[in-house]
Amino acid sequence: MENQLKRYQMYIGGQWVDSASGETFTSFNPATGEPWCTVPKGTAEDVDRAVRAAGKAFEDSAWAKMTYTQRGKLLRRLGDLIAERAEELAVYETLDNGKLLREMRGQLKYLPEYYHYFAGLADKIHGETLPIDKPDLFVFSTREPLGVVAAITPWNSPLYLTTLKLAPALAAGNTIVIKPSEVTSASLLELMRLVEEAGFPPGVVNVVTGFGDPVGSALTSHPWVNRIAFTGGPESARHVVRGSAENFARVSLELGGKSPNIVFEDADPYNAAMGIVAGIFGAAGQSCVAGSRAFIHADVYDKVMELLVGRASGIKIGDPLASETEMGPLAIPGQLQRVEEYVQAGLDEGARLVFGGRRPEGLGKGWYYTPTIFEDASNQMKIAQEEIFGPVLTVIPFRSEEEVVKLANESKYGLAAGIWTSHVGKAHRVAKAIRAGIVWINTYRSISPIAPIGGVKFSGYGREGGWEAIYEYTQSKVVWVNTSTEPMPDPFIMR
Ligand code: TXE
Repeated sequence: MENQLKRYQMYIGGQWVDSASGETFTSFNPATGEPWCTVPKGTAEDVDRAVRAAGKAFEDSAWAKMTYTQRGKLLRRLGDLIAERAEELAVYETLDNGKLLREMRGQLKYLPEYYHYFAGLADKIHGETLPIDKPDLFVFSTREPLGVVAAITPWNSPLYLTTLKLAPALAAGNTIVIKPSEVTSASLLELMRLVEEAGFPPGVVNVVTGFGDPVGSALTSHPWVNRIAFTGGPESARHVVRGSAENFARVSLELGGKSPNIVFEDADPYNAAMGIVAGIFGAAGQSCVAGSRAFIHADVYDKVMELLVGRASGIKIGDPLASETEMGPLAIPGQLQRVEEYVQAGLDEGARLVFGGRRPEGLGKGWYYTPTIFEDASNQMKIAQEEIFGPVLTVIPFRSEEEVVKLANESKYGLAAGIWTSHVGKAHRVAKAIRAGIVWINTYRSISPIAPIGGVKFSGYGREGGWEAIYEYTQSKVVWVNTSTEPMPDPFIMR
C-alpha cells in the first residue's frame, strides 16, 4: 500500500531530502479516510540543519547581498508561478484537509495578490531622519530584517496561513524555516518547487515536516531563530512561547476565537442570515474567524432564524472536490470527535438542538458532520465559550445594544466580530466597543493582503498582513553622527 502513495521529501538548504531518521508518516484524505501520501518525519537534527541553512543564507549568501528591489522581483515571480499553478495547489490542499476545492481554488487564485503586494513593499522599507533636539548631531534610523524566522502553521488553510508569514518575512529580507501542520504538508512542499523555480537562493526558504514534538519544539527553541510566527491552538502556543524564551525570539500568535455575529433589528434579515451561514458553515467551521456565536435581536429573531435554519438545512454535504458541494468533511478524525463532544456538552448543559448534531449518512468513511445549530443557550455554556472549530453555531437573542456588547465581549477570545445593521451610527459605536482585532459590518470573512489580521486577549498577539506586517519582520537601527568640529566635551556626562 505504502508503495502506491505519493512520496514527499523535505526542502532544506535548497536540497530535497528525507528525514535524518529516514522515517515517514502518512497523510490521509478526509473525504475518504484513505491514505494518499507519505511525508518525512522530521527530527531535531533536521531542524538544526534547516535553521543553520537559513542562518547562513541570512548572513552570507546572494540573498544577503541582494537589493530590496531584487528581492521584490523574486517575490513577484513566486506570485506569478503560484497563479499559474493555483488549480493544482488547490487540489493538494483539498486532498489533505478536506476543505472545498471551490474555497481552496478561490484562496489559491487570490494568493498571488499577497506576494505582489509584499513584492511592492520590499523596496519601500526605509527609516527616517530624526530632528534631534541637540546641536551637531545628525541622526537617522534604518529598518533591518530580524534574521531567521520560524513559521508554524495549522491545517485549515495551509498555504494562505503560510503566505501571511512567508511573503512579508522575505520582503523584509529575512530567511525562513517553515513547519507545516503534520496533517497538511503536501501543498507547502509543492510550493517549494515554485520557490526553487522562482530562483530564491538555497537556504532562504526551508521546510521541515513532522510533528509538534520534536520538530515544532526544536524549531521554536533553536538558538539561531530570531522570530516565530505561529498559527494554531492555545496549548501549542504556550509551548511556542516557552521555547522562544531560549533565544528571546520575537513571537506573533494567531490562536482562533469565539467570534460574535450580531444581528440588529434594523438589519437586512436575508443578508444577516447568509452572513451567519458564511461565518460558521463556510469551511465547515474550521476557520479561526468562525462566527460561532450569533446574537440576534429579539424583534427579528424568528425571521432571521427561519432564514438561517432554512439555508443551513439545505447545505449540500459531500465530496469536497465536487463543484456542487457546500460543506466537506472535517480535516481529522480527532476534530470530528471534538465536535461530537461539544455537541454533547451543549445538550448536557440544556441548550436545544434546532438542526443537525449528527454525522450525515451515506458518505462512506469520510469525517463528515452536519451543520449544527443550538438555541436556548446561555453565553456561559461551553458551546458559547470554547472554540469548537467545527460547524456548530450557538444562537442567543438580545434586546439592547448595551446588552449585546457585553455578551459579545464576555469571552476570553477576541479575534473577529460581525455586525449587521442599517444604522451607521450604531455600526460604528458597536465596532468601537467590541474587543477584537477584526470587525466586519454587513459582511463576514472578507480578507485582503492590505488589511492586517490578528486578535486580542486569548486570540493572540501580533498582526499578519498589511503594512504592519513589515514592522513585524523588521527592527529599527538608529545611527548617530557627530558633525561637530569641536573637541569631545566632558566624557563623564551623557551627551
Ligand atoms: O493545532 P495545534 P491543532 C485550534 C482549533 C483546534 C485546536 C487544535 O480549536 O481544534 O486549535 O488544532 C504545531 N511546539 N486551531 O491540533 O496543535 C503543530 O504541529 C511548536 C485554531 O491542529 O496548535 C502544527 O503545525 N509547534 C487555528 C501547529 O502547531 C507545535 C487553526 C498547530 O497545531 C507544538 C488550527 C509545539 N510544542 C487549529 N505542538 C487557527 N487559529 O486558525 C504542536 N505544534
